[in-house]
Amino acid sequence: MVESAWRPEGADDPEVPILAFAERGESPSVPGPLVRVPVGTAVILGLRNRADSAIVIGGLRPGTDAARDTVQLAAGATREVRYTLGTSGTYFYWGAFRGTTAGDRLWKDSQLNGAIVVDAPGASMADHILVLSEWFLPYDENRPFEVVSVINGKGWPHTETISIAQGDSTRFRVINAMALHHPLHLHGFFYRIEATGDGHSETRVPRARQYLSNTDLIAPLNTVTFSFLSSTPGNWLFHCHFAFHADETVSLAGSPRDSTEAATLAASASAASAPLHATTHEATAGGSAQAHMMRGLVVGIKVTPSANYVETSTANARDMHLFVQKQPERLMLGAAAYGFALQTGDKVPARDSVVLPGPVLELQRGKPVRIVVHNNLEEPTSIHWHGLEIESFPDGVPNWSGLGSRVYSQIAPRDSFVAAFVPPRSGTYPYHSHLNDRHQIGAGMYGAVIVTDSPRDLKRDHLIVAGGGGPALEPKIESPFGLVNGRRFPAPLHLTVGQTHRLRIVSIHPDWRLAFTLQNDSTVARWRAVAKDGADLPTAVATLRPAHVEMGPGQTADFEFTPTRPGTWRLDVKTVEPGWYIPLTVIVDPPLRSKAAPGRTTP
Ligand SMILES: [Cu+2]
Repeated sequence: MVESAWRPEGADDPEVPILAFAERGESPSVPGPLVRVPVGTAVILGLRNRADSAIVIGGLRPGTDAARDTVQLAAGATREVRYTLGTSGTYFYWGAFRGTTAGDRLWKDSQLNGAIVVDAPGASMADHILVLSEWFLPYDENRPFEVVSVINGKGWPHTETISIAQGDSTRFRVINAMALHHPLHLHGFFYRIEATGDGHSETRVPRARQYLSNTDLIAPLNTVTFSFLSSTPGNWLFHCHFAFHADETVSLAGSPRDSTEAATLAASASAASAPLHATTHEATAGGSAQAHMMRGLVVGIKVTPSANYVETSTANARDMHLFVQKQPERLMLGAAAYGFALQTGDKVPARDSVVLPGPVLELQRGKPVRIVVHNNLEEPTSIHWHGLEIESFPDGVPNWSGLGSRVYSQIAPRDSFVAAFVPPRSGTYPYHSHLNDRHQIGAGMYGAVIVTDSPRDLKRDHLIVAGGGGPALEPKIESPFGLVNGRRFPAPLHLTVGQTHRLRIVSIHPDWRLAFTLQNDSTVARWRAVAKDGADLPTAVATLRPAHVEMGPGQTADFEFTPTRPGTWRLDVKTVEPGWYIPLTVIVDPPLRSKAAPGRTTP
């Protein structure tokens, strides 16, 4: 451990003081040196604390009792640790000021993290280790707090870009060295969680229980190992779906600490609109990544096309016209709603109308669609079709989505963009803004895409969308406003006794983890989980269970519920951390009497 200085973003961005791990003879690094060995390797680690503070190091001996696996090192002290890494998996070690733990770290000791990967014999899939960490300087009366969040020591757009060949399987080992949850979203592909752990021990998920996911929560100081098949070429992202973990909230660029000329330029560049490419929506490859204001916990993935790659044809597509608009004084405290309206027939929606949540986009599996997105805002926007396994170009990440030299750019005011694609999988998905997300999604730019094989029976197939109800009151604090089905007091759902109903739940508030519980005053109902993020669950996990689920932004889940008697339930929608609560009344009606029923008399 050494005292060091660290530049978590670009070469011109601010440098901050940290303690760092360094291998003897090498420069300090964030994260610390990787320990990667075959299972059964005996390890001798010499530790030396060259910092001015006493340090505790934890996590060096995976498999031992976590509470006892700590090494204390006074300033200047040395220690030797010998042990055998006996169980394969992904683990991590950490350092903290003595007397604290990994979860207590704020700034100077926050980057004392390193990965330990123990390989099973014959393990062969290419993998990437991603260590998430945060440097957080608390506020005092003179200044606001400062925070920067990074993956492998860098924040977007300075994170590494992962290159993969189309058709290859890739494994990500994600280490969350932060005391925060993150909804981890992979664009373009579903991933399969193979193992989860707490840094000290790991639980493997048997193959039959591995479900498909594109957004899943990683708990504080936990690890997750997943793999995915990069079936479609182009530029994709892997990022935290909390808007304020992937925007300027978690960046020091342009902060008061940043006194460079570059900071002033960057601040003005991100405030102004990026160059327009009004007719083609094709930005230049490698164009300004600052224009879309993503920062922090974002990694780019470039999938190179295989020799026989042919883009999916969208010939004979159905046209839909989706308008992005603003409705003044629609939300709490008189805030304007940002949102969507869909054209039906020739009837163009009123320019100041917004449907909350966005209109349901009912798509047919395997049928091409051309969604013409008209931007009637006075600012640029961009739409992401979250979880749909489509080509990269219409995926909606400005200056990033696309392939080769054909790169998508944001939709300028008064401009439109045609998102043409073929949805390959039936299921429930969110669609939402992917530009200035915190504000645009928070103010209403979200809705559901439902892909089906046959039309839905709306008496039995219900959609619940929980999302933003107004922008945050302070830039770095969660918005206190939420909506369920576009309302603070949502209209009741009507179900029928004896019928199996499908409840499609979309969690898309940009700031909150949400808990959904179907209950009455005495009992939590039971429902069967049937799909997650749009993908059907494997039989082994499609089980009947208490009707409670927690989801981060971007997650969806489908459940089947078969009420057995008439009555009233509530689907309680509640922020997991103290925030807001909205109950949705669920009324179970008696069975419908059929007209053909014998013995029925007409008055
Ligand atoms: Cu996050």
